Amino acid sequence: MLPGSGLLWLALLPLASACGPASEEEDWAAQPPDWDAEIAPVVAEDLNPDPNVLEVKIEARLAELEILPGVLTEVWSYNGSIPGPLLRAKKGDRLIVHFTNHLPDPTTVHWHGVRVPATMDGTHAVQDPVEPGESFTYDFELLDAGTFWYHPHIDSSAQVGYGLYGPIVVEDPDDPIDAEELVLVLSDMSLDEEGQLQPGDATEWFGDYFGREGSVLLVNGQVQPKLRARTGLPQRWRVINAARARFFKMAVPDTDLIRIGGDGGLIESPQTFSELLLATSERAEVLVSFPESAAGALEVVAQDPDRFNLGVLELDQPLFDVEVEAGGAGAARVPETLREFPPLDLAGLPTRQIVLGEQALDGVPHLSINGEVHQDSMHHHETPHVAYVGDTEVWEVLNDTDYAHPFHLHGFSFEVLEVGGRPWPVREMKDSVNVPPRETLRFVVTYDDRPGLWMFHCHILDHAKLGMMAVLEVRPRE
Ligand SMILES: [Cu+2]
Repeated sequence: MLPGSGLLWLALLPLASACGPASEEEDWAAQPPDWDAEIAPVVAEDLNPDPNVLEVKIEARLAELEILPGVLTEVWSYNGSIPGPLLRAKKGDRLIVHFTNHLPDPTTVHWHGVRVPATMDGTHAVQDPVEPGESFTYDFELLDAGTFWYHPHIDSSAQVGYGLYGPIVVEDPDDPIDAEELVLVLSDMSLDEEGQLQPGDATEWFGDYFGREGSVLLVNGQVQPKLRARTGLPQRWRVINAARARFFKMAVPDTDLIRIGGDGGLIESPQTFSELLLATSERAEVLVSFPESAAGALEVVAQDPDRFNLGVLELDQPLFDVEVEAGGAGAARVPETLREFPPLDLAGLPTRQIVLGEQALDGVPHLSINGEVHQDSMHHHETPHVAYVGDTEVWEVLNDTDYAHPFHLHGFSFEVLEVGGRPWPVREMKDSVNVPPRETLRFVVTYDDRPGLWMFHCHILDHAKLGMMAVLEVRPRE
């Protein structure tokens, strides 16, 4: 805002009557008071006085929360809330998490999209499960800015579905965007008639095969919470799809969404959409600037993303309400270039072929990667997928099934080249990409110096459970 423009608004105040600020203290150039108080996630308490260390205590435990009005639902939680507490730090900080499992089942924590050492990745390939009553300390540096999340990597389809997930924001001190920020964790939950959790394996094979979508849509653990905004004053939403199987296609009436970031921080240049599609585990940063025409009460909705390509769309479902107050001036100012990417040179790179398929196991259809049906009990040192530190490769991931599979690679973010022959519209770092049926995803990845065992799988967690998961061994160069 220009110096002096506040005076201009003060001068106009008597004319602005009904749509003016609610009190004399209210600032035209700021979001309305308590604009995010109802909707924002809980923020983790930092136990360490060092400004470059975020040290937190996280307990996985049962909690009774009011998901539906007037009903207490026993959910699985981190520190008693859904989502788990927001871990907010800055690039280069050290994160120390003292984790304790008070659940009835073993669990682990995976730091989705964060460039951790393999031993900190929280999968059963690299650590023993944290048994009930036991603890584990996760300790690593946050090397990249961006929007990430954490969730269990054992029995994850059930545990994520029960409420175990939490957001991570790593800020970049040189971030070019100046806007108030809100983290929106989108998810869903399967509740029975009494408002209690359905068992994670309800509907058995059928649920695994198609992916279980919850009966209740959640935004930061709440059903249709409320947000306040002021016209012309952009808000930066960091949106995370933490559902076990559901894709979210979010739309804001009369308002464009300017995408500025994805899974791995800022994208090269801003992109404007009327809706935002996020497959499971994908993230986006969007700038939202409500026009004058949007003043009043509006409903942000989830449109049917048509995950099964049925072509018949279900009705929009409400996600959250926005009370838009008139009065702000201007529009979102976004630099044309958000982030510089070095030129891509693909000449002579080796190509790795991956096929997402179906495979019978004991006469029952399962899901597979290159013909192998993964099971949690497998011996990971026998992985057929080997790579070497320092190498750069192109992966070609063919979806040889009739349903969409969002592909996720642990440990190493990559650049998408194309999906189904269509070039990726913008340069960005990603770790999860939806592969439509019978189409091929191509991406390029470099293995930096973090040898170890890294999982890759479909992030419809029910599909991972049914076998669409494998391990990549990244070996040190001799
Ligand atoms: Cu899948």
